[in-house]
Amino acid sequence: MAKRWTNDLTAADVTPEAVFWNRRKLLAGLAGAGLGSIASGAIADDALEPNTWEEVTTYCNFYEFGTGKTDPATYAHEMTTSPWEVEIDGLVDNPGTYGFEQILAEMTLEERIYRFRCVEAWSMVIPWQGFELADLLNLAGVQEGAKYVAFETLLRPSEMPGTRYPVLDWPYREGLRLDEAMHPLTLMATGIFGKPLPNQNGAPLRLVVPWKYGFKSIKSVVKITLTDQEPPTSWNMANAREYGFYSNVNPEVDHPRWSQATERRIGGGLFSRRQPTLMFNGYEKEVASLYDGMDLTKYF
Ligand SMILES: Nc1nc2c(c(=O)[nH]1)N[C@H]1C(S)=C(S)[C@@H](COP(=O)(O)O)O[C@H]1N2
Ligand SMILES: [Mo]
Repeated sequence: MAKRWTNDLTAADVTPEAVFWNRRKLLAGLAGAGLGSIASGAIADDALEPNTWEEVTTYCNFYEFGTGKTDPATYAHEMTTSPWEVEIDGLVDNPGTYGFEQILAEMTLEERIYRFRCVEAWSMVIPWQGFELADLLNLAGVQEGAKYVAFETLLRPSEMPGTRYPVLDWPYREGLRLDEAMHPLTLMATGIFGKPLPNQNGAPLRLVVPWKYGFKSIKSVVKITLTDQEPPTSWNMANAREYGFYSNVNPEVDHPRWSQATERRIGGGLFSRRQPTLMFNGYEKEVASLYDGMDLTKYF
């Protein structure tokens, strides 16, 4: 089992006033993660000052509710998130339908303050709560021969006005290589700022892969499939030339229509300058070895 990744910032640094949802489990998770250890993700010029609740919950991409940045905050409240079930199938020992509460009961929640970089060249810093995807996959029992993990978002047109239009091939689908999925940085988030995930951010649980462009971090997950084939993914199906399967943040590989060398930090204010984008979004030390020997311009 890989060593757990730890933050140097704690939940208390972000929202001292926050009333933590399921505080007991969260604290247990923090203790288990070994507080006070050196932050592997932090760099000198980036104090990981989190964005505000307002910014994170009103400037969103969730095309099932429309393509405008404020559409998710406007319409996603219509999505029913309880009860919620996640089907886990494919190459697993324990396939089946897992209730959200049932999953939570088995998982240890942790606080993770991550950089978040959208492929559109804006970014935020978000304090998540969640559990490592690896823990859930281990619960399901990954079988020999599994090489990839495929994910699907809920598709319920009656509650998701954006899905009445063929903007993407619904349901929204994403995928990871198994080693990426099992990496300790890869999170299934259940909350932000110590509160349950708002619907517009992907309630009740969504993937967070901090070294990849934001569209890999699929929201409101209802299905997880272990497979031996690279799974089809929504943005790659829509435009393979612009959106690769890997989509690792890489300032040296531009999007065909814009540069990826810099980014605009949301909430930076009137005088904010664009800041340089970091290789693997600043998580190079943790994840670069996953891609040893790979041509990252070919597998972009
Ligand atoms: N199901 C689904 N997941 C999604 C998206 C989406 O449209 N539908 N948008 C992606 C994109 S492009 C980004 S940048 C992030 C945005 O997450 P946030 O709104 O919580 O910041 O969600 C990703 N996950
Ligand atoms: Mo994005």
